[in-house]
Amino acid sequence: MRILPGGSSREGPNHGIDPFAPVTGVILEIVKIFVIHASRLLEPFPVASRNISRYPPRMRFSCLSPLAAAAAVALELVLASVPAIAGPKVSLQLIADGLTSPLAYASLPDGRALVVDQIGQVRLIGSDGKLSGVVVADIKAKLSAINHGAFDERGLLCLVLHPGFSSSRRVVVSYTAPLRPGGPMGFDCTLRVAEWTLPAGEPPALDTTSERILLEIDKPFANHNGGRLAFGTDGYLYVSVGDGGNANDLGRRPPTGNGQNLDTLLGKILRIDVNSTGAAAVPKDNPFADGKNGRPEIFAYGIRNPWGMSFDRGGDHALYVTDVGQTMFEELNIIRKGGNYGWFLREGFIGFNPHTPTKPPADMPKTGVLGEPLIDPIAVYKNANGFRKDPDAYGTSVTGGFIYRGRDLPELVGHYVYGDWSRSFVLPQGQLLVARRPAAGSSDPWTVEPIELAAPEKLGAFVVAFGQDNDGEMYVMTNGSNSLTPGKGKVWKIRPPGAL
Ligand SMILES: [Ca+2]
Repeated sequence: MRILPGGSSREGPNHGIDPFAPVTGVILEIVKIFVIHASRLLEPFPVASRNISRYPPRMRFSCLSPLAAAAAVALELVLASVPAIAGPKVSLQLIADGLTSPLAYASLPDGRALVVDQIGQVRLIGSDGKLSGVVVADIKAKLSAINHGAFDERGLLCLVLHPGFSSSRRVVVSYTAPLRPGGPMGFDCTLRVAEWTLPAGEPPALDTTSERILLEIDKPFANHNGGRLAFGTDGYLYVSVGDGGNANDLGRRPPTGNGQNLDTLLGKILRIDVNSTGAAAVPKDNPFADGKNGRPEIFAYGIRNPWGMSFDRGGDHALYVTDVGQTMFEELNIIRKGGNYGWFLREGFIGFNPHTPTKPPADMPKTGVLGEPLIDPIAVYKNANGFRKDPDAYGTSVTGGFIYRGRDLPELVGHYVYGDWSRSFVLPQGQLLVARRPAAGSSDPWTVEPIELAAPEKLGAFVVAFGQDNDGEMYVMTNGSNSLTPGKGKVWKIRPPGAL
C-alpha cells in the first residue's frame, strides 16, 4: 500500500517456503551462490541482502579482482557445504476476518484489543481473542476521499494508547482528512494527528466528536503518508511522516525534495509533547527546538515513506523505522535524534539521483544540507522492481514490525520481525521477514531472512501492518487484495510452528 501503481512486478513466486530436502537444499544453495556472485561482479554498486553479513555494505564487488572474487566464491562454497540451517518457521492463527484493511492493533490493559480498519472504523477484539461485533469508532465522515474498491494509501492509519491510558483514557490516532482550509492549492489532503478519549463503560465507544487536534500536515499527493505513531520511554509522541508522495521526492515541492528540506514536516520523524492542552508542544531538547535551522517538531529526517515505527519494549528501547524504497532497496533504520537518513540523496546503502532513479550517481553523497553525515540503514533487502529475477528480492514495499519480546517464539526474541507488502503489485505475495541482530560485541551487520510458514502453507495476502500485545506477542495484518475491498482484511496471531 505504499507504492505507486505502475511500480508493479508481476513475476516471481513468493520466496520463503523451501520444499526441498536438506541435501537438495545444499545443492540449490551452491547454485544460488554462483548466480549471486556472477551477478554481483556485473553490478555497478554493492548489493545488500541477507548475504550482506559477509560483505560490508561499502564493499564494491566491481572493484574486486577476478582472483579475489573467485576466492570469495570458493569460501562461500566451503560455507555452503555445511548443511543449510532452515529459516525460522511460524504458524498464523486467524484472529479476525471480515475487515477491509487492518492497519493497527492496540492492546487494552484488560487484554482486549482495538483494531484500526483503514476505511475509518475501530473494531474490538474481545477477551475471547475474537473479533466482536462492536464498532468502537466510525470516522468515515472525517476522512479525506478514499478510493473504495481500488488501491489507496489514505484513510484511518494508526491508533496508540497514551502511556497513562489507564487513568487518562486517552488515545492518539492519525488519519487523512480533507485538505484543510488555506491548505496549498492543488494539494490532496491533510494528515491529522488527533487525540480521542475512550470513556469507561460497555461496550467501549471512542469519543471522536470532542477530538483534540495535535498536529496537521498538508499532503501534496495521496501516497506516502506514513502516519505511524509510537510513544517513547520519554513520554513523548513520535510521528512518522512520508515525503509527500508522488515518486522520487519530486513534484509540488522545492527542488531539494522534502526529505532533505528542514522547513517542512514531510519526510521526517517528529517528536511532540502531548501532555499539555491544545495543539502539541515541542520538547525543549528537540534538535531544531529553537526553529532556527529547521521545524521544531523534527526529530530525524531524510525519510521517504516510513511505514513502520516502533520502540523496542526491551533492550535499549531503540526506535526502529522501516522506510519504503523507491525501486532498489527496502530499509530498516535505527533512528537517532537529529539524524539524516539520506532520502533522496540515498536509497539503502547506495547513492540516489531522483532524475535517474535506477542509475545511482557516480559519487555517492556523504553529507546532508547542514554538512552532517548521512546515516545508513542497519539492514536492507532488494526490491523486486529493481531486481526482477533475484530470489533475495523479498518484495516491493517494506511493512514495519517490532523487536519481538514475547515468549511463544524463542528463536525470534531480540530480533526485528516484519514483512513485505507483496512481491507483486497485483498478486497477493506478501512475505514475513526477520532482521537478525548481530551477536553482542560483534561488528557484523544485521541480516535479513524470510520467515517460513508451517500453517497456513501459504499466506496469499498483502502484508499491511503488524501489532504487538501486552505480552509482547505479535500479530500480522493482511489484505487479500491490493484494494480497499470489504471482507478481505484479516488479523493473525504469530504462533510457534506446531501450535495449530
Ligand atoms: Ca535511508
